[in-house]
Amino acid sequence: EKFKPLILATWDHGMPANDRAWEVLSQTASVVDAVEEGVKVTELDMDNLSVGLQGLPDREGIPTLDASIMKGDGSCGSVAFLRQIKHPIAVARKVMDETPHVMLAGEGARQFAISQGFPLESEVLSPKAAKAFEEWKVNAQYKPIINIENHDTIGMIALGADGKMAGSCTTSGLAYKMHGRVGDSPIIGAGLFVDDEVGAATATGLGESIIRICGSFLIVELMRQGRTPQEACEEAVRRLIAKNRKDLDNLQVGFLAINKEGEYGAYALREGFTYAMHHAKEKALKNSTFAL
Ligand code: SD4
Repeated sequence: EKFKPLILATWDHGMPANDRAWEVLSQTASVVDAVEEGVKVTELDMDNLSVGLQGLPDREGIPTLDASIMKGDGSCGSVAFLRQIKHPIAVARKVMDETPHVMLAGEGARQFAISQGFPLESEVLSPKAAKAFEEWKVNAQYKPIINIENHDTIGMIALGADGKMAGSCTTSGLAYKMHGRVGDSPIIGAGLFVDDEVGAATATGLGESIIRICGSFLIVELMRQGRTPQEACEEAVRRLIAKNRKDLDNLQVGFLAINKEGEYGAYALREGFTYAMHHAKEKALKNSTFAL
C-alpha cells in the first residue's frame, strides 16, 4: 500500500510527535517544518530520558545532545555534543538555513545557538535523570553498554503530498557515555538520510553500530537499487549483525524507511522496537519485526 502524505517516527513517543508533525504538515504543507516541530514535542517530554536536556547524562553527569535535520534536496544541518539548549533540532535547522556548514559541535554549536537567540538552560539534571544517575554511580561501569529497554531517540521521516521528503533525529545519546561521545543521530547518513529521488531512513539504537555501516544512507541506497523500504531495512540489519558480531548481546537497533512512492518499512535487531505511523486514513503504533 502507498500513502502520501506519510510520517513515521521511532518508539511510542513517536505518536504525539507525529500528531504535531501532521498538524504542521496540514497547516503549512512544509515537510521540513513538520519534522522539526514534531520532534520538538519529544525534546520537551520530561518522561523521555533519551531525548532533550531531561535525558540521562554522560558519565560526568552532564547532559549533551545530538540532533540532525535533512531535506530531500540534500540540504542538511546538525549539532553534536551540544550543552544547555532545550531544542537541539531547532539549532540544527538554523545550521542548515543560516550557515554555509552542515555540522557544528560542542562549544561552537552552543555559541552559535546563543547568537541565534536560543536561551541557555541550566544543567541541573531532571529529577528522573538525577535519580538514575545516582543509581548508576553505585556500580559505575565505565564501559558504556546500551540498555536494551531504554533507548528511545526520536527519528522522524516524512513524505509530503507534493512528493518532498524530510527527516529529523534528536537524542541525548547513550546514557553514561564518555564525555564528548557523539552518536549516529547527528551524523548525516548514519542516523538520518533523505533523498527526494529515492526515500528517507532514520535509525535508533547503539549509535556506534549504526555509524559503522552508515545505516541510513545504506538503506536509501538499497532502495535506490530497487529494494522496498522493508527489504532495505532488513538488509541493513543483516549488515549490522555482520559488522558488530563482538557485541551483539548488548545491542539494539531499529531502522525506519519510506520511499517516494509512499511505501514504508521497519526492522530491528531484536524484539521491542515500536514505531508510530501516520497517514491520512490511519495513525497507529506498530511493533517492528526483528532479526534475532
Ligand atoms: C545514540 N542512537 O546516540 C542514539 C541512541 C539512542 O536513545 O537511540 N538513544 O547512539
